[in-house]
Amino acid sequence: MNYYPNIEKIKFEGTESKNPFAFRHYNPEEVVLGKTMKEHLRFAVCYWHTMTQDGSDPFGNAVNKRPWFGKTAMDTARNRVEAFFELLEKLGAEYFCFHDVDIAPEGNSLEEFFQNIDEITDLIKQKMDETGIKLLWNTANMFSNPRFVSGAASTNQAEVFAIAAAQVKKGLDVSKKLGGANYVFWGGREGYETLLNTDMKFEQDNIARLFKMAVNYSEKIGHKPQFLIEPKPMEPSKHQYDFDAATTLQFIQKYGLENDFKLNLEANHATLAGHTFEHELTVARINGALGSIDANQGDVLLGWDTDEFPTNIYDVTLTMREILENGGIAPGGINFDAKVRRSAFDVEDLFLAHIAGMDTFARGLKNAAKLKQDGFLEELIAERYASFQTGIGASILADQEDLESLSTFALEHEDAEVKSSHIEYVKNVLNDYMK
Ligand code: XUL
Ligand code: CO
Repeated sequence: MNYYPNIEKIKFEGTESKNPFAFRHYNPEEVVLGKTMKEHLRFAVCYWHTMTQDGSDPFGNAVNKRPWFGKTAMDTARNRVEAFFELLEKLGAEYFCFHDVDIAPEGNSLEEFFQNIDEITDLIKQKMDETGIKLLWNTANMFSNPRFVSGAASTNQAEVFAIAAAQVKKGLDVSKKLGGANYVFWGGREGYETLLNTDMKFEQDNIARLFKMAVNYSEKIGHKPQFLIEPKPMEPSKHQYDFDAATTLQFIQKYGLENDFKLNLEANHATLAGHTFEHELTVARINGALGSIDANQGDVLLGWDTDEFPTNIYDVTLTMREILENGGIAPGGINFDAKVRRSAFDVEDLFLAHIAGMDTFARGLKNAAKLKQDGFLEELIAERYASFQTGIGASILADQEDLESLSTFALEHEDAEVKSSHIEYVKNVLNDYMK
């Protein structure tokens, strides 16, 4: 079945092209800093926003026109696999991500849910073998079902903890079956509403307990994906345990999970936490924990997770600067955790939106590469800390000073000149790179 008969494989046509169904910046085979764009960017399409989102919001009904609805939920699920892989092939996206509930209906029991997953992942595997498209990560949705109202791993109800564990086990079995590179935990309901009824330490110990079970099981079945935790500060819980990169790293380190866990960072989650995305990426990178990214953007005028496709060249350039600094993002990738706006309801918009995101990241990559090659910021930073390269600074870095020796030095040098940052000049030069 051909779900998008009017759309051919999307090709790179260059900046002069007026064809909306062409890349104007993303040229997969073009080499940038010794690697192809495709190798740098490792684009993934997500199943949830792309295949299951209907365009409804709290005030309005579904608007999205999708050709894959069938007579039963399983018919729809089967059609989606076809439609999804056709979209990925035409876009030239090499990876994909999904939650268990995105691909298969839950049915009337856990047993039926798992059978549905088995049937649909057979189809997915077939498509992966035919096309060479790979699984970047999968995850278990442990937040939508009403049973998770008070948490999944952090629940007060032991039976619910067991169901979460069963979903994670199934998720790892699926990861093995499909050769998943990473496995994600986003703790949608792992947080709390009020301390009046919450034992925070108990809940966090239990989250770590489930994570350790996941590591043990993956070792047992001989398939160890890179485990990733995705921080987010709010929505849906008032207090989310994985607030941001720093909080999540503290959790990983406290429970001794650092050998198996890294972070999956999302741009709009960073801004909700009151951080720039590059702040979050840097916190992860300098701690050796930058695993993968969920690419999207929020709206400065709206205070929630709008999950827009990334089109802001400035922000994406700074994102790519961090990814280059990290030496790349593999085995992670750039997953578009983004949805078309409600007014963009045609199926063609799914292509246009991904083309926009892919072109923006290609521009960001080229801008960041040029910035790195020119060394403008590197020189600026080296110069800014230059006082630590000689004299007393070098002696501090060599751990040859203490409070007494520095006190003696300070009494003789208190009139040292403090330098201006000239930061407006820096930003003016940076603008020259935003192409
Ligand atoms: C929620 C979110 C999730 C995770 C996977 O804001 O980003 O879709 O990426 O559960
Ligand atoms: Co996400």
